[in-house]
Amino acid sequence: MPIARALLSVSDKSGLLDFAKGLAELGVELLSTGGTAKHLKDAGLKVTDVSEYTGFPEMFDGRVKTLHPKVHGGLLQRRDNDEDKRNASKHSIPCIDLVIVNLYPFEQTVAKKDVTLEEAIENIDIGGPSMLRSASKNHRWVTVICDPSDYGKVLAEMKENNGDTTLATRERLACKVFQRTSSYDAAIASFLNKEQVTQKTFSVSLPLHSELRYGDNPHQRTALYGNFGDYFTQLHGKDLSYTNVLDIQAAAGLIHEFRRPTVAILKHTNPCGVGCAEEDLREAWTKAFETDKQAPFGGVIVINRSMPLGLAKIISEIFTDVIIAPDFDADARALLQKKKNLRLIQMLPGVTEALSQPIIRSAPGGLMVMDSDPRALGLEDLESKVKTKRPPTREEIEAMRFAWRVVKHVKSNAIVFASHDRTLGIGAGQMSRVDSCRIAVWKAKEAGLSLAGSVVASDAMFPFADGLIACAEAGATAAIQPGGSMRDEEVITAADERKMAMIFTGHRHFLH
Ligand code: 93A
Repeated sequence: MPIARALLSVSDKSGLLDFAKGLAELGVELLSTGGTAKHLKDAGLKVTDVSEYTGFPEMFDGRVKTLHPKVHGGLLQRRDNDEDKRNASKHSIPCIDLVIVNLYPFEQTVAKKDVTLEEAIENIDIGGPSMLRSASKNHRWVTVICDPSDYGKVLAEMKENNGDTTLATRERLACKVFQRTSSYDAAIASFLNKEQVTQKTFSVSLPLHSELRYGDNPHQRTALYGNFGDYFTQLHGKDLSYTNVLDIQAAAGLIHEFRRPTVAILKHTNPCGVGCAEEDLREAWTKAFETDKQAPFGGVIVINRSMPLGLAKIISEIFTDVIIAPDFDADARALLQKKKNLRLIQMLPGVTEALSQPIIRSAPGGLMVMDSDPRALGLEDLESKVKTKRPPTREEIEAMRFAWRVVKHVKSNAIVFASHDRTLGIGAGQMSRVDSCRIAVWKAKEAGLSLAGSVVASDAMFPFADGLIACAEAGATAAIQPGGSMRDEEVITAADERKMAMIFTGHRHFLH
């Protein structure tokens, strides 16, 4: 049956006129709410006001416009049910075959800086989602559009299909509605719950961003949901995989610790090397790369300046999976794009917002939500946090700041040897801290780097003196760690005996 009657009620009026004209040409009767009706009438279209149709004016400042049995009965009646037909005729409720609704802009309203609670509340759409839901429930007969990008497709289909849509289209559109209304409700719930990390129930509905190439392994299917595209743009290369996304997140978090021109190389979310320079990113690269020349094979490189040609030339010599930068100079991009498989990712300015969003992880039967840990803590007033007899030198303080910022981004147990602008040895993810120390020392040796006069950072307290002693014996003269072990005194004594300087930050940065 061709579509005979449509109800249009939209806040976002883009594309509406052409669509409504198309419907009118197909002989569809148009019903509409106040603002939408005016918009259509001004363009010369014949429209019936919903208030005229229901016999009720819009009331309570528009809070009640379409909440009426003549609207919902028109949408919900079953076309093949005799009892429904009798009732509809008894109460004069004709069928409505097509609904075009988009909602009050709640998300945009609450994204505004100084939004008031009252303004937010008035932007909670009640009538719109109700119509969308009624129409979707009855999609066997009713077509429903909640997204202006569907106008053209639906009109084209109606033209080809004797004024009707296909059931497959109606199903697809109904499904889209429930995704939209659930994300709309989730946005309302999250706004009203803003101050709380815990909620009685956790509900979230995020749009599909993309299917990913694969998961940890090729046999694991993966998809990415949400607004990844607001923070990162892929400029080139193969589709992203699950591990690429994890690495991109880890890389962005690490590079945001640094203001100086910085290069970090990561593998499996752990840094293999980090280097800073005063000006030249190539110098920063050399320092990062010298930490470990083997592990970066197939790794991820992140920088905090636009990618210059000089660095791109050097990087293109090694096999890299992903390069992340706030921008790429045109010549550098052209060079790197010659590599078919290399993924180039632009990190957009708003990414700090993404890094401070809560962390969500799956748990058996559900999920866990945790505050983010976006910045290295405890670095203010380090001179007052010295625990050893010998205070650190200025150079040691600078090196400790650097090492602490890096160690925060290494999987626990984490140990980082560093000078003020580069990593020298990294030990990641060991079950015992002393093993992480040993690995970091061994890696530095493998790389031909001296640890004499270096500082060492530990993401959590040294539970025993053995780890600290291993670091001292390797050449570290200063240590930065949270403190808080039952054996802190033993650890401090071991440091004093070796003339080390040690700082307790008072903050732990486990990373699991
Ligand atoms: O305030 S409402 O929740 N009450 C309603 O009955 C109602 N019906 C439609 N909001 C309602 N709408 C919404 O009005 C639609 O979802 C749409 O966003 C907007 C269109 O209003 P107008 O046509 O006056 O611009």
